[in-house]
Amino acid sequence: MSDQETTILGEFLPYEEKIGESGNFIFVDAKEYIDAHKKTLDNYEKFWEELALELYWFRKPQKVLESVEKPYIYKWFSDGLINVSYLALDRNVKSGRKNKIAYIWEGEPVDKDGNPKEIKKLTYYELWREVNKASYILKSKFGLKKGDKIGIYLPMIPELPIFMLAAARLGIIFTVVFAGFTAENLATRLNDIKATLLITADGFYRRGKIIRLKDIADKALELSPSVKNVLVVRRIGLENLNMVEGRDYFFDELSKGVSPGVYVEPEKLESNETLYVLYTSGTTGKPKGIMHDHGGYSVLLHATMKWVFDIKDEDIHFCTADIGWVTGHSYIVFGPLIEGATSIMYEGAPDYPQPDRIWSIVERYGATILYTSPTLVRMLMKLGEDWVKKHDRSTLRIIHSVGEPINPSAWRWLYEVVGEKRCPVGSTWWMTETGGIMISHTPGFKLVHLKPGTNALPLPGVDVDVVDEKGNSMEPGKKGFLVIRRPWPGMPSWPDGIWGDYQRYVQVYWDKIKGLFFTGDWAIRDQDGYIWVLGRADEVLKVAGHRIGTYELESTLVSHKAVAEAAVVGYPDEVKGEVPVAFVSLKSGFSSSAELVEELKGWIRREFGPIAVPSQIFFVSRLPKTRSGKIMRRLLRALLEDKPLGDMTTLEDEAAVEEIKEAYERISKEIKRS
Ligand code: 6R9
Repeated sequence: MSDQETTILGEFLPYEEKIGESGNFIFVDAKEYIDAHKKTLDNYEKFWEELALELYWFRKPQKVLESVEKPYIYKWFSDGLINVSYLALDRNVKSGRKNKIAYIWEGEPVDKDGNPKEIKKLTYYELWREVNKASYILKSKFGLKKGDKIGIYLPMIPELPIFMLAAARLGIIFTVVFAGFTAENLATRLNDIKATLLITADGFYRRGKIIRLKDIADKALELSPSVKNVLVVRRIGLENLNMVEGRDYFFDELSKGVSPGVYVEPEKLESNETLYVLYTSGTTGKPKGIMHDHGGYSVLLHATMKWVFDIKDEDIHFCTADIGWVTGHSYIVFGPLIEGATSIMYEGAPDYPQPDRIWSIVERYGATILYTSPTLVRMLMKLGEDWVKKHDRSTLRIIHSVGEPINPSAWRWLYEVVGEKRCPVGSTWWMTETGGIMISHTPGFKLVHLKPGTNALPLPGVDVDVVDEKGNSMEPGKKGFLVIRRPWPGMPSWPDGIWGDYQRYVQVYWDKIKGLFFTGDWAIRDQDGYIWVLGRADEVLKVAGHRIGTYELESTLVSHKAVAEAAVVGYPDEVKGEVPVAFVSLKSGFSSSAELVEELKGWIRREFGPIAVPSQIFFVSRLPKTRSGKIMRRLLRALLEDKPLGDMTTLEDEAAVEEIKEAYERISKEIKRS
């Protein structure tokens, strides 16, 4: 983040000549935006109600925002009846988009000329048919109905959105688990939600290899007693799968008996009924199952697709995320489909078979909107401009990034090299909990002038602030906590916010600064009202844009037989933003060695997943702790960054100065030795 800090609060740069020239976007001053934004907050409920009524409801809501007996749980549009699968499919099929392409999908393998061997284009009608078939199988073969829970562990193939929509159609609550996660991660999530069905695939391609997904799922199933059946999509046609008789079924085989014209009536759901639960890392304990509903969530996605992406019928929307993360849920599946847009999905990795995978996709399908991440940009930047310039990008008109702060040099690369100075480039801030974008440039509403690295201003109807620990607004230029002052549609939903753990929902988000939604991020508001999110203020890492709780990683390390205690901190990394570094103390009978470092790295890779493997592991005799037993991570961070202890002493008020000094010196010697 270093070059962000140097330009932070920086001046506007003469970046928008060409964007203005092209005549597509009209820039406004921040003052004008702020005035318009204020008006949306004055008539706050009315404002969201009008947006909600732009969607199709089986029964229109009369109520907008309702409190329930549980503090901080809100119901949006509670008496409305809706179904997001209907909005995404039936509405489009009925309103002239029947033959419009919903998804363009390409697989990873290429032919001898480097072109993808498999490309599928699904129209809205075809997607609707597929979803009806999948719903029919969920309903009649597995007897699933509204309120039942299932797990979806699928790679980036069309069946992933198909099953999400099929479940939504019936009011079945689903949780998608990223296909790069390990069996343990999968089992934790299946057990928490008590899924009765798991949908998975035989395997998929990634970087030229075949990943045998069903084998991994099988390991998870040994630990997940609630799962009674497994539905397997044949992506590769792998042999030697362990198909358990009476438990496991192939989707294609079950499909054979289903009439191609089968229609499954979508459930007319109350707005607040749960659509999905998505697990995300927190500071302590197991991952939190964030709940999103049908009604409020759809309204936020509809609004953000319009304002942030300025979505039009002729657009080709390309979000490079994996659907396993919230970005993919909202901006590959539900957001674009609600708007009847065409969107791109691809299997594999962004730099395989060549570093131009992304740009070749942009060119091949004429993508107009690119939504990507700073990590991906930094990785591709290093490989040189030629890979980009080889491909026509003249169709692109809007570029945004998400997942972590974007440093100005990555921003400039997107703006100058990728977008050829024609496209507004923004950094959209939001999180799994918010359901959709909260702070962003808004080319489809009023576009404020660009500044490289900023998140810009809060969206209409969204009330965010930067405050001190008491909830008082900070002056411009002063760092504070990013909070959301009022409820918003798409927020963690009724009845518990966090699946099965309302108490934790209140503690984590509402008790830190009483009555305000605590995001866990540091931010600064500059003199023009622009917000700059700086990074996490808690013990959550963002490694290549993926959220990882230090606590989860520490638990994985401690589950290894040699490890007594472990502490994980983030260390800045040029490409990934930050990487985990671990400090480990060993049980007696074990001694530090290069082999043990490798073994522990392999342990994390297997037990947690490759994204979390620490870049370094240091062995220490004891971890530095406060008297109440909290690990002094700031001390560890200072050590890693070779910063003097000086200002550290005031930070850890619970520990005695002498103890901190002693620990600092001891550990600095120990890490130099190892
Ligand atoms: C969508 C997503 C949420 C955390 C969030 C913040 C960081 C996301 C950002 C950003 C700066 C941006 N974050 N977008 N920081 N600028 N444009 O990433 O959700 O995985 O839940 O992570 O990501 O720290 O609190 P999630």
